[in-house]
Amino acid sequence: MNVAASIADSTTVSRSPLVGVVMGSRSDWETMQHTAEMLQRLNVAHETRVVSAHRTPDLLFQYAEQAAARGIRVIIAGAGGAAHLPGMLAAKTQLPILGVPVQSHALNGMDSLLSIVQMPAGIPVATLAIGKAGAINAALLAASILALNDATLAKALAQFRAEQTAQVLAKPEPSQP
Ligand code: RP5
Repeated sequence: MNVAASIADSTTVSRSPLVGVVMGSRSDWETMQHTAEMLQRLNVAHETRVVSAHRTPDLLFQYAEQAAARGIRVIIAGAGGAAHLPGMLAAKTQLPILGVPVQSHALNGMDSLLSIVQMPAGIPVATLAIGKAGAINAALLAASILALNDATLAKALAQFRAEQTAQVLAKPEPSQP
């Protein structure tokens, strides 16, 4: 299989992707769709892929080795259980890796969190919160990184925050529908 071609063919946004959103299993999509939705909202070109550290280790290596040359600037990796995907990606590329611990059934995501966050010194993974909050914040963090060199994106981020603030202030009474 030509991995580079298959990666390029299944790109989810027509522009060249700047953010790679990868996950260990299709079952992680329920969580990681929130990352994709936030990137879409901020108009950040991205791609989504299933890349498993354990079931498709060769694909993981190829993805990590080719990502920077394909124009990817940040990788967001979501995984659950023995969640080795973010750490192994970080071992194979210098791109920033944002890890999202997926909430597992057996241990509620504590296994995912600890296996992503406890990286040895020298190979960093920026670890987000377990589940949906982490998935959304990973997209916002990736956007913040890219916005350092993208004034339009910086403006979109500022607008998102302003809207979020306005929504909270518009309903100060918690029982109000
Ligand atoms: C991990 O194992 C995946 O990231 C997923 O969270 C977990 C369970 O995978 P499935 O058995 O649902 O495919 O590799």
